[in-house]
Amino acid sequence: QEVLTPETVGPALLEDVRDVEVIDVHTHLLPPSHGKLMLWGIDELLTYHYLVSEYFMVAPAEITHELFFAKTKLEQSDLVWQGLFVERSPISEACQGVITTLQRLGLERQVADRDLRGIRAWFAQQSLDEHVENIFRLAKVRYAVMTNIPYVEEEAQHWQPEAKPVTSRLRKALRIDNFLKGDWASICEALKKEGLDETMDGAKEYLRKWAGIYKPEYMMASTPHDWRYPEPAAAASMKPLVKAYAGFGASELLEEAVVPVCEELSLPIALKLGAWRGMSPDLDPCCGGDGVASADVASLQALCAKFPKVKFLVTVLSRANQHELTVVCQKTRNLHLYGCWWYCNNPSIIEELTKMRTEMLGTAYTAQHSDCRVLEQLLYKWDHSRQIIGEALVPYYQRLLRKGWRLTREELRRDLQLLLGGSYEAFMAR
Ligand code: REL
Ligand code: ZN
Repeated sequence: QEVLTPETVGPALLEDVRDVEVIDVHTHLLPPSHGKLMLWGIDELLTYHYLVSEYFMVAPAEITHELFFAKTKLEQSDLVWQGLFVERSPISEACQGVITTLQRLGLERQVADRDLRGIRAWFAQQSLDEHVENIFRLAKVRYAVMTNIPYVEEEAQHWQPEAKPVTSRLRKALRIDNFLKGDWASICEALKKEGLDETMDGAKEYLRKWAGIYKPEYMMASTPHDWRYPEPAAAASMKPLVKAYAGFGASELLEEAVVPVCEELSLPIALKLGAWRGMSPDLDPCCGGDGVASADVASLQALCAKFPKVKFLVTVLSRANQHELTVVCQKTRNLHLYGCWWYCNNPSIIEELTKMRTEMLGTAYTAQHSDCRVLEQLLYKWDHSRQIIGEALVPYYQRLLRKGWRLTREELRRDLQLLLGGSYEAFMAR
């Protein structure tokens, strides 16, 4: 039994946080059986929307958005490499991510020589199924949860008529943004395609059907930036005034379709609050057009209070919402906080959030998720986060041990496991 001291706990923690097997509770990864929808390799890494957005800040004026997006993936990736890695040093988080990833794959020589061709050649040699397993093993990710969108035709076809087995490294999530958005027209389109009634019962049947196909971990939605629950009375009372209005609003769809089906199937609802969709439409072709807005955390609190039998998972995009959200999480038994999302997934903010959350929640939250879109990003997103989360936690343990608390190495590992997947599983199982 190794008992830790204020002097030994730091190095032990930094070592263990690198070793612990994590659960990645939200990604956009897909299995190899999804063909070209499964993103991997250097050209996908370089055209990740975070990098394309950055590239446009330095791109020559003649490279318009139209021109760029009309190019092939290879040409786009050449431009990003040139603009962000050759003409200047790649110091931003997304750029550093590419370098960490390549270093972890043993491509230091090619990186030092700025040898993009050599990097491409390495990726071309990989056999995909082995490569997937290799990345999960190197990243020490036990499993990752995908984002499975039933109303995106080219995705849905891969599950029809039923789900094919995929690697045990990937679990499913039923994505339902159009329900939380109250986008009845797009829901109707989906219902029509499935031969279901364009009614609330049809909508429920649709959710049941896809939950049956995916057997998901949870249903998930990212809410519109101005999402309110309950919907303001003004919005609801407008409906009869809109001529021939025959649809349902966001709150109705939530209360009468999503929640009842989740209760029936014991499925949690994972929410992502605060993305301002399409803020910069020029960047939408690469998924990079979204901004951030401060969300209404009180709406989340109201929703959790109204449906105590449903479990909710939540993350918010705005740094400004984080403190308020942490308090709500501490008071709400059916709510679990996960990860530092997107614009908050930067070292300085991860550090700050980990400290604040630890101070208020102890180990009862999930410190990170990767949100990876490209397979190999698992390497950098987890490497970076492990390091920062580890460093953020050290002072708390040192302080505790200075007070005479006896801590074994095993107990330390237990805590890290809780923060990086264990608390999520415990919440889900409760
Ligand atoms: O799941 C989401 O809604 C977001 O994470 C995505 O929309 C976003 O594009 C993602 O790539 C951010 O990291
Ligand atoms: Zn996401």
